[in-house]
Amino acid sequence: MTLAIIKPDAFGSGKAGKVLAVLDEAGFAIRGARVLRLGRAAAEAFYVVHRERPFFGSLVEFMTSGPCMALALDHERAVPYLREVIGATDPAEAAPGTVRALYAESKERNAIHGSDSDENARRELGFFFGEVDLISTG
Ligand code: FUP
Repeated sequence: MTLAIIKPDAFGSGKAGKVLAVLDEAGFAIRGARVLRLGRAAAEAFYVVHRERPFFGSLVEFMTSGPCMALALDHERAVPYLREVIGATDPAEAAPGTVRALYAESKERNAIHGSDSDENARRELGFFFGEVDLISTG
């Protein structure tokens, strides 16, 4: 299981359905979904690994700018496969057909987040979902 976030740029411009269609077409199963608006403290905590980076303030500003949609996604290779399906951080470098190539505006306003390791997926899923919120695979 891995975590995706349809970010405020994509959610706010009505692209959530299109992004969900790409994820569905790719074969992910949705185990949990939440629409929420991150507060500053939550966004800072979510991106704590980037706190020393020059783009941190701007990233937090963007991620708190409007609602987003957190998704718990299942697939047998959930973490690496979601990274393939979302594409490179910068949409100019993202492979054709990836979510970011299709819908991202820029390296910062890049439409979607995907966990980058199993350890981070566990942490990030726990950030948005309790055990009771996730549909089991059974
Ligand atoms: P990714 O794993 O592809 O989401 O990218 P990173 O973990 O490297 O970066 C996390 C987020 O920081 C990106 F989604 C967008 C933002 N970012 C910038 O705004 N500028 C940069 O130069 C790098 C990342």
